[in-house]
Amino acid sequence: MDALQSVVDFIKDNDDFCVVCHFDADGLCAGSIASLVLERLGKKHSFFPTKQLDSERVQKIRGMGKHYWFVDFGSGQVPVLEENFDSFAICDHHETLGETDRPHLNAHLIGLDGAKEISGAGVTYLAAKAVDPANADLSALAVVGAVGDMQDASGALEGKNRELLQDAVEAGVMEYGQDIRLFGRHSRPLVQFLSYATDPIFPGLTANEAGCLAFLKGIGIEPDNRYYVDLSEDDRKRLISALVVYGRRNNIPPFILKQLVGEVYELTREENKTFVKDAKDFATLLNACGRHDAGEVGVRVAMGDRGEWYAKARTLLQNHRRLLREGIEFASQKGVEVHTNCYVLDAGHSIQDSIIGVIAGMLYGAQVIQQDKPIIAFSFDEAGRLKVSARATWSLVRRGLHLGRALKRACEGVGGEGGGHSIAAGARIPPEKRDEFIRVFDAIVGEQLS
Ligand SMILES: [Mn+2]
Repeated sequence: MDALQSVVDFIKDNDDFCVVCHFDADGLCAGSIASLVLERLGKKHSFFPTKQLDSERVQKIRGMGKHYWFVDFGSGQVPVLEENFDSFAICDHHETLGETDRPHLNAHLIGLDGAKEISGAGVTYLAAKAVDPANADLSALAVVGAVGDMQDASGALEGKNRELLQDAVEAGVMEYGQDIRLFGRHSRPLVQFLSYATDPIFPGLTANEAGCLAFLKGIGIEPDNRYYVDLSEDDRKRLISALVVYGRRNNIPPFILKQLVGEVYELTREENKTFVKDAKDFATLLNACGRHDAGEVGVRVAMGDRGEWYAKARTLLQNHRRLLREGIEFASQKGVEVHTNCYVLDAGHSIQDSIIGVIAGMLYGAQVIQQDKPIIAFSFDEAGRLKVSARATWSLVRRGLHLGRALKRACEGVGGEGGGHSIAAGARIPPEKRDEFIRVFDAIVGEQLS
């Protein structure tokens, strides 16, 4: 029997479910699609969003239902699931490990590229639609999930995702068009909209509200508490081209600036200027829930709550923004160490390891550091290891800097592991090796830039 049909039968033939989903935006969308399918069928169900499926969490989940539906993960944990659960199904888009005779719908096993053309929410949606074509309205959540997993990175959704988008348009739940692709079109006043832009980082604008205000006034746009979506067509165009010129002057490469404009996806049934109108904003809201270990909040919002749970989600997102602001304040008060070829921010336990990298990058925007050197920032992780986040500017990359390679090499001698991209990379090292690591890294950067 094919995988899709076996998942459909699993859902229709059983009762008393526990939906287990990953806790990022895609996973929470997948979890809410699954929960809504069961709710519409009148089946008894609960849900459990979690970071990973290790044995500790598996023990916690056991007993939460008779039948388990794992979404946006599970394919990589088949042996653990088989050992612990009598009855389960999986809908996932990650690479799969091991075979199972349980219902298992995986993107890669049905000829789809799970990295680019379908998300966990998308795979779960395929099952939802096969259960009942009336579930086609849930395709909007599949699009939010795909955007959350950055499957629109090329500027538009591709492959199977486009079919799901088409479903959403036909069901009347989504519209799309070309526009600027920064977080907050609908959910931030203009100045904050620009100053929270971290992808890419605009030196002098990111984390710099005064800089953003001057920039807007300089191109004849008075913010007046307006949002991006309040701007006229002309003002939008003026803002975008001014940003492109600004980016070029700061050596941000053309391929990055090109990605500033692309497809944006809006949920037609949601109100304007909310956090759930634009797919990117929606996904950001959900990610804030997961990051703060409040996956339940995310699932409730994705399932449609616009009251108490929605208010909670907004608070979580505000907390996240506050933590970023406080991190930047911490860095500007404490100051950074200036080495020959790099800056060093040692945050110790003062900044969470999950956001230290974003903050390090924002320091260029906030002009806490100059653009002449890369920065490495240290923060302790839960396990007591030292997390290293490295960030640079595009000007430095143009001169030959590659942080991923530099970190990888610097880790070799100190028993750490790391790597990444030219402009952003990460590593973990034993804490006592901090000084040695800095010395080696500094020398490598010197070589790369010479
Ligand atoms: Mn996913």
